[in-house]
Amino acid sequence: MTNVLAVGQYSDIDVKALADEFGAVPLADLSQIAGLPEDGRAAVTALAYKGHHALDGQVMDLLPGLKLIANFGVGYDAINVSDASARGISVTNTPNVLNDDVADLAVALLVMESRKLTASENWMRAGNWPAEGAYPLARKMSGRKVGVLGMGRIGREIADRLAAFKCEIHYQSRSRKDAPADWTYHADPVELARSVDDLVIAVVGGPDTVGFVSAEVIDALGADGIIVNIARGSVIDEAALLDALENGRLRGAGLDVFLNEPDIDARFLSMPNVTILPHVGSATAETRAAMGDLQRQNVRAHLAGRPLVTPVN
Ligand code: 8YV
Repeated sequence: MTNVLAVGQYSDIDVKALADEFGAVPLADLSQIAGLPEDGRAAVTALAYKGHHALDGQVMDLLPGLKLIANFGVGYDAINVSDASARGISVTNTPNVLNDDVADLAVALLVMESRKLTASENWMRAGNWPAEGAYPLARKMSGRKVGVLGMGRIGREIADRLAAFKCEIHYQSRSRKDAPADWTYHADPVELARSVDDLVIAVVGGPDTVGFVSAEVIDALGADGIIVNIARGSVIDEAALLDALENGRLRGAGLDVFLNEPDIDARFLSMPNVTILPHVGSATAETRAAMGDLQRQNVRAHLAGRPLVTPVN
């Protein structure tokens, strides 16, 4: 019997790598754990997790010998870390290897929404150019004042890229960072939003940041602003966001993450002032390979009794 489970929608490459090295048994989702025979569940010491459904104490208790949850992803908001710690279970994630891709995507979303790139491409593909002439004017993105909410590893990569686009950088985080002297720190998210043209959200998800971008923050940004979110859907008050977008209190949004993925609020699908992507921030072959590799390094370290590579708790 295996002592490693691979739970989630893994690529064939990852399933094979986890099976070849650890004899990991693949399960499509967490609900399948309960269906394993009791002695099989008792043998499991490591769970390689890829997904966004809640992995809490109830699930952990189905695996009484569990000692490691190795998350495929930097964000581990789906995992109840205090439940894990209370049971002596270590949690690991895959930080850093995805910073470039996620930061690239954040800037792309800001450019795409400002310049109306998806809309103008769709218009051209529909054959409108010869008959209608020039596409309506979009808005400039370079040189705007942009607020980065959350100046962690990904936030920093985003800000560095935006600085190269001649943007004036403002940021909010729990503490002032060692950042270029011309970047402006704000302790308060409303104060940040009031001071900038556009907002890029790069804070971690989880219970501490639910609704962090509130109606007040959105209104402080104002009707000319664009909000980009590459973090988690839970970080924005999504009802307030939809309301502001529908009622002209926000110019647009570039969103890679939503509440209830993949069954997102259907209003997003037909809104003209959003650029939406299906949570593809880290979805390149190179980065997903690096994430899988880092996840397996953690499982390997655990099975060999060595210190974990990227521990969370
Ligand atoms: C996902 C992500 O993990 O790393 C994160 O926090 O959101 C993504 O890279 C990805 O959906 C893996 O399934």
